[in-house]
Amino acid sequence: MTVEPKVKSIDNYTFSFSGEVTVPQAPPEFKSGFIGIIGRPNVGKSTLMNQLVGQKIAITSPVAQTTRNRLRGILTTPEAQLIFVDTPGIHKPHHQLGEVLVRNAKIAIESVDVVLFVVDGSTSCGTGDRYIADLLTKSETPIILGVNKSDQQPSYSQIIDDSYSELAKSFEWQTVKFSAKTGTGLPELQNLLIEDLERGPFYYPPDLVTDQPERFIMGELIREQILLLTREEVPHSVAIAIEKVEETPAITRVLATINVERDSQKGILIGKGGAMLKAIGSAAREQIQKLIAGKVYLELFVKVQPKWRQSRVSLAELGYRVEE
Ligand SMILES: Nc1nc2c(ncn2[C@@H]2O[C@H](COP(=O)(O)OP(=O)(O)OP(=O)(O)O)[C@@H](O)[C@H]2O)c(=O)[nH]1
Ligand SMILES: [Mg+2]
Repeated sequence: MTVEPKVKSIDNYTFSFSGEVTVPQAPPEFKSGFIGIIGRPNVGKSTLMNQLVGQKIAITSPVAQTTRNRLRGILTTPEAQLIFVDTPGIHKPHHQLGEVLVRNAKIAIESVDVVLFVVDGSTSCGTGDRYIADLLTKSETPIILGVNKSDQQPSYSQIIDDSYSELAKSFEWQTVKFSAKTGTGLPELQNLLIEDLERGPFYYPPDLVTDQPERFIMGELIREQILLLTREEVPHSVAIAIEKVEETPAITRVLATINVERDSQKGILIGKGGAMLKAIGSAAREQIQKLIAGKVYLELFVKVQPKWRQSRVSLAELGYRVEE
């Protein structure tokens, strides 16, 4: 088994009696702040955050609405600490879960120091982008327009670039073009973001890359495999609950429940002779092993919980922040 660097999650720190993690004093010129990554679903926000912090914290997939909770990814350089807040893609909501996701993204816009508005540079500016642009102009937060997927631009790229330049010009936003996938343009993006930040302290210990507990990331890694391996309504109907994590020196046992809304979805997830659940389990197990840099035994159960997406109580129980 190849051992990758363990994600430094908040679990790796011991807390003082006041509940605070001790962080060092920042040098006098040090800058820091919170950067909200905002945009339509599927434009590459989570891929970008992972690249910037250099570790997989947020799951990504070709399916829109992959991210459900706000996640923080932390990048500390000798001169600055950038705390990225990855958000669910902003879209027209069709159910309670969708509404909660969009509301949380809007709250993120208000609570950060800089907004990085990410768009998909492989296609021209669309109505979805303009809808978000309008939302953003209602807030006082400084905005940078990030044109992603530069590696995927077709031959008419000039038209695409012009459509975004026009948008940026009308609001006087700075623009930066990059590829979250290949990393091209990311140093320039990083410098621009640091320029926009003000002097500030270390908000987190310098070697921490996320504020998420390991259990949460484990659940997300299971959900990622479901997004990649199943189709249509199934990926959006699941919620993962990590029931138990037992660590022994030799192996970590993880017990997780996959909640679905209907019997038919349960059937699809289990698959013929259990084949689908087995495929999800073994792929997720590999990812979790990378996360914790150790051997993992993963046990999955599928449970039908009708209409969990419609119920605010269930949403909260399953770990979705329901904010007012
Ligand atoms: N070619 C290319 N693909 C990219 C790039 N960035 C992201 N992608 C792909 O775009 C898809 C969506 O990426 P995500 O990072 O999950 O997008 P997101 O904006 O977080 O999506 P939601 O969480 O659903 O809002 C995935 O298949 C990524 O691999 C890029 O720079 N170039
Ligand atoms: Mg995402």
